[in-house]
Amino acid sequence: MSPSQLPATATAAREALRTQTIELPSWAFGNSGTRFKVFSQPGGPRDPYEKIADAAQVHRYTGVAPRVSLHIPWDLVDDYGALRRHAEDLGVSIGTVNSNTFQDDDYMLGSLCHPDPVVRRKAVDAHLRCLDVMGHTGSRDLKIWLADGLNYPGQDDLRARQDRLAEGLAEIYAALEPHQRIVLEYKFFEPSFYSTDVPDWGTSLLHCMALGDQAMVVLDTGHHAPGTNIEFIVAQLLRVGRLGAFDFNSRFYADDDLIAGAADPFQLFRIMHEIISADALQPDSGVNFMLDQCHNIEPKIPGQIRSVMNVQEATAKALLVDRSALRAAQEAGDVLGAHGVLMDAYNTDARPLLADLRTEQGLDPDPMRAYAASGYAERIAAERVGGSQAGWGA
Ligand code: AOS
Ligand code: MN
Repeated sequence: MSPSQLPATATAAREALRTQTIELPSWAFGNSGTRFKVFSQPGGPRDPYEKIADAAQVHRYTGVAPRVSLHIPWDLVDDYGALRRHAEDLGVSIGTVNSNTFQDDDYMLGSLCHPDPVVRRKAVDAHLRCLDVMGHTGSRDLKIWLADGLNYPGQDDLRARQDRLAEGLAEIYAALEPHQRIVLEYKFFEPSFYSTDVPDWGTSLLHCMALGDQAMVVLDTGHHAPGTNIEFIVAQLLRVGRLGAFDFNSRFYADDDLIAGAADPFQLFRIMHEIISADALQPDSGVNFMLDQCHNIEPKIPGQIRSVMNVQEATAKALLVDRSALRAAQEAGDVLGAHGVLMDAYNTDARPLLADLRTEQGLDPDPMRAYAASGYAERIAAERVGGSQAGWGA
C-alpha cells in the first residue's frame, strides 16, 4: 500500500469497523474443560442472568459485542421476557438460540436422525421449544448443531438418517416466523468418529436448499480437517447467499474452541478478506459473526474481550487491502504483485486504527486494560457466593 492511499483506505476501514458486531456465546462465561478436568473460576456465573451480565462487560469495553447467544436447555429460565429486559438494561440483547439435543440419555444414538421415531419426535419438540423461547427473546436465528452420527460402519443406514434429518428439519422450518431463520452447523467429527450426519458445508447446504430461503449454513472455524481452505468455503457460500453465521474459534488439532485468531491469525484475515470482498460485513448482510469458544484455563471475560479484539483486528486488516491494486495485479496476471498487496495489508499494524476508533466512540483504547482496572472481576468473585456455578449442562 502506498502512503498516499493509506489515509483514504483507513478512513473507509474506520467507517466499516464502526458498524461491525460480534455475538458472544453465553456458555463461554460458564465453567468448561476437557474430558479430563473442568476447572472452576472465582466469580463464575451461576445462572443465565449472570452470564449475560458478564457478556455485557465485554460489550462495555469493546463496543462491538451487543448480542449474546443462548443454549437451550443450558440457559433455561422461567421468564424469557425478564431475561430479555435484563439484557436490555445492561445494554445488550439476546441473539441466536442454540438447540441442545446431545445431553439426554435418549440421544445416545442421535436426535433428529435417531432410528426410533419417539426420540425423533422428542428432538423436533425440543427445537419447537427453542422457537418458543425465540418468540420471547426476539431472536432471529435458531442454530442447530447435532451431535448425531455413527461410530461404526453398519451401525445405522447412512442414507435413511439423511431422510430422517430432512423430515425433522422440515417440520422445524415450517414453524419459523417469516423473519426467523434456521442456521445449520456442520462438523466433520466428534462426538461420532466414523461419520456425522451433517459433516460438511455441502451437506448443510443441500438441507438448507431443500428447506427454503430461511435456512442458512453456519461455519464453525474449528469444524474442518486440518489444512482445509476455509476461506474458499466462505467465498462459495457467500456466492450462493447461504452463509448465515460464523462460529469463530481457533483450533490446533480438533475442535479446540480456543480464542479466535490465536492459532492462525492469517486464516482469520483471509476469511475476513472474503467477507469484505463480498460486502458482507454489515449487520444487514445476513451473516452473523459469532464466537463459539470455551475458556478452560484463562479468565473468561478477558478471554472474550481478546477474542473480539482479534476478530476486529483481522477485519481491520482485511479492510486495508488495496482492492483496486489487487484487482489490477490479478488481471495482469502479476502473481507476486497480487500476493504482495494482500500481505501488505496483513502486515499492517491495525491496532492504532482500532485504538483511535475506540477513543472516538468514548471507549478506552485498550479494552483489556480498562476491564482489568474496572474491578469487576474482584467484585463478582466477592459477591457470587453460594449457589453452583454454571457449566456444561447448566
Ligand atoms: C459443537 O461442536 C458446536 O460447535 C456447537 O456450536 C455447540 O452448540 C457449541 O459448541 C456449544 O457446545
Ligand atoms: Mn459451533
